[in-house]
Amino acid sequence: MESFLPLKVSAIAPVNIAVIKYWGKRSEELNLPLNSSISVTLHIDDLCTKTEVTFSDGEDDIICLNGIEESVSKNPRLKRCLKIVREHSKKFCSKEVKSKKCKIVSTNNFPTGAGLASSASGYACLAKCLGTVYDAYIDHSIIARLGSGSACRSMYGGFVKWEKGELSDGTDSIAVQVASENHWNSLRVLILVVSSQEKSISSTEGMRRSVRSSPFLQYRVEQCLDERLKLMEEAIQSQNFESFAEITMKESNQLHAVCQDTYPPIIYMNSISHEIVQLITAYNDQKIKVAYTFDAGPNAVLFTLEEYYDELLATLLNYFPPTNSNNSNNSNNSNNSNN
Ligand code: 2P0
Repeated sequence: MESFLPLKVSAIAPVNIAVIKYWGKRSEELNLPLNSSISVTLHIDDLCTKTEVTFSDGEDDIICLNGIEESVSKNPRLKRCLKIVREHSKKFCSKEVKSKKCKIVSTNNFPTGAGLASSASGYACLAKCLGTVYDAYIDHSIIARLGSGSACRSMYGGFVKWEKGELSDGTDSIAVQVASENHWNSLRVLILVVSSQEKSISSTEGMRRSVRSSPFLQYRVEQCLDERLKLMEEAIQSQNFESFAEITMKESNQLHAVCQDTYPPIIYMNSISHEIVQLITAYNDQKIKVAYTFDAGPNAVLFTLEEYYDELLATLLNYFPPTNSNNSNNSNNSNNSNN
């Protein structure tokens, strides 16, 4: 019989930024979230992961991340991803595939662990490669989710919803595209890199702590999110920027309020992040022209429209003149978030 083993599969995956945030899990083992979330995929050349998976005759599955090699057996998340693809592989029944180990080589072209969603692009990329190489008959966003929750949203371009799902095995906790990358061409994204240092508390640990101690998180999940998810989907479909921007900023504020309500508190934003919020709030005084959002780190992602972009950039550069330092105020922009 002819071999159908591809020797090598490679993929590129982008980062995503949530406009309805994922914060809190109902299952840590399967990365099942307390709530559905929505994100925008950022197709920026300087912000993506490249991964290559090859079959090998080695003893162990190996990962080489940004040049550092280790055995997959030391990494429970990677082990989960490999386990599920092998369990659901149309090829794994073949003796040839069963005897092989994997070598995964992955490179980020931006700082890992600095609140720029490196795990999202990393596991999305891995899921694309593994799903293909093993011909896995499950939704490939599940593979990404098992690596890192938010990664499932990087499987698609444009606007993506991660459905929290209802089932305890997570088979319905998958990513779906809400609108394509060509849907909202006038939308622009600016990333203000406040710091490229690694965050002090991982998202996983932060969520664990919030679930355990924050009554506000419970209120958010039970009372706020259904309405916000509905309004956000409507805003995206109708390209209603003011509504999109308002919900985006409220979501960012609420995430960081939950972090404050967590005990001991979690602080991701720094004084420059707060200055950015103040500046944008003043800028939007007459009309909402820009939205800020912050994840588990101090860096700001701004959304605006093409018509406001030049003026906004000039204002930002006036308040935060660029420096040569890696740690302050560099801006990274994309002409079109959906490109
Ligand atoms: C999000 N974040 O929706 C939220 C907003 C950070 C703040 O998803 O434990 O790295 O790997 O599932 O996906 C970051 O959390 O956490 C995150 P794990 P993940 O983008």
